[in-house]
Amino acid sequence: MYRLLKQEGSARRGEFQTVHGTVQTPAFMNVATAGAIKGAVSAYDLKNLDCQVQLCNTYHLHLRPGDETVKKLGGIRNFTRWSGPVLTDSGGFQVFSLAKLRNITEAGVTFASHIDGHKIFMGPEESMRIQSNLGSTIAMAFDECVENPAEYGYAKASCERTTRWLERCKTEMKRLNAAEGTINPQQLLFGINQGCTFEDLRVEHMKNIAEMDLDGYAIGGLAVGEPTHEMYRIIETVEPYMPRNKIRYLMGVGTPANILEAVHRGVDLFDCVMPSRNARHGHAFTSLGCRNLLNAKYELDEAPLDETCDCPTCRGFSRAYLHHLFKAGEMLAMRLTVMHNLYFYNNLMKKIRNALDAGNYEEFYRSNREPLGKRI
Ligand code: PRF
Ligand code: ZN
Repeated sequence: MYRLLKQEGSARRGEFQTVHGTVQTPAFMNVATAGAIKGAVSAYDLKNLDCQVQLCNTYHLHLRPGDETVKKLGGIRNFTRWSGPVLTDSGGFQVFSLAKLRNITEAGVTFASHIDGHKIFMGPEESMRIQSNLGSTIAMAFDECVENPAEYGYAKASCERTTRWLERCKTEMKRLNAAEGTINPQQLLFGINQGCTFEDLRVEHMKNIAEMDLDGYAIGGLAVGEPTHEMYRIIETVEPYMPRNKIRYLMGVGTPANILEAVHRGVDLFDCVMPSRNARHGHAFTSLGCRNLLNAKYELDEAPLDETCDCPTCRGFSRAYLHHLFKAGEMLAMRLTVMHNLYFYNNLMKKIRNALDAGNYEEFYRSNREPLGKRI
């Protein structure tokens, strides 16, 4: 259940209650695609990084180790030892971005596994069954994320099919939650708005799914190659049609600056691989902008990554040491930088929440939007 606590302009401060804990929003979800944060960060580490929600992927866990196996091991929360809320993405996006040779019909999608090429079918019911086996707190609806740029006719037909798929997801989840032996009988379902960059399709679709009284609403199909200003325009277009009393999630976004801009436009929840992926390439986010730790200027720099950061990495190590670890190809370079970046994202969300609580969010937004996007 979502509770709106405070609002400044369109920016919302809220609380999302689940059976696995309450999430303070705006919030960032840490991506553990196959049950682990890439960069050797475990559920134990996440506790020190102010993480609130972990995100896992239906597609990856279905392929390996298999959702039936995860169910036998007590579900994804017991398996990974992350005791807080977990959101599972439906596979709708990964099937379209990772799998080869896919074929889409009304029933669902047939595709070849990116691991060994074997053929798999996934439709709304399969996605819900897998997510039920994983026992996540929140399941995402099975959708189609259309490529950018898209043709209007295709986008419209796809969007309508995604609505029909959502109805099937809702029915199947209801059945699964009531079935015997279900790991989380209180699993929640979020719908996903699609419609590419066509405003009329976006609004029409949002209106249709808003009527279905789901536990939350996501905006999908963005950050797929369209210019940033188009992404902001689409958020502004659909936001007025999103239920006010439900949590709102922008899928797969983004840079710290993107997140601040989306909060400003009324979004509550985010996920992105960027903090972990960029860290693995030596890119560290800081309050002054993004640093490339491979840069020779850090060779003798004894300051921490970010002078204002309290993360385990910044409390213990210098830029010079991290620079050396990256140059030497040491695994520790990645682990320490991933931890910093995750902390940075979670802490940014905390600062946004604090500013909203204190009633000075507008000022926070104006003074941070520019530095957050810089390279230093
Ligand atoms: N659908 C699903 N997952 C997603 C997306 C989507 O459109 C995106 C788009 N940025 C990221 N993850 N199911
Ligand atoms: Zn740090």
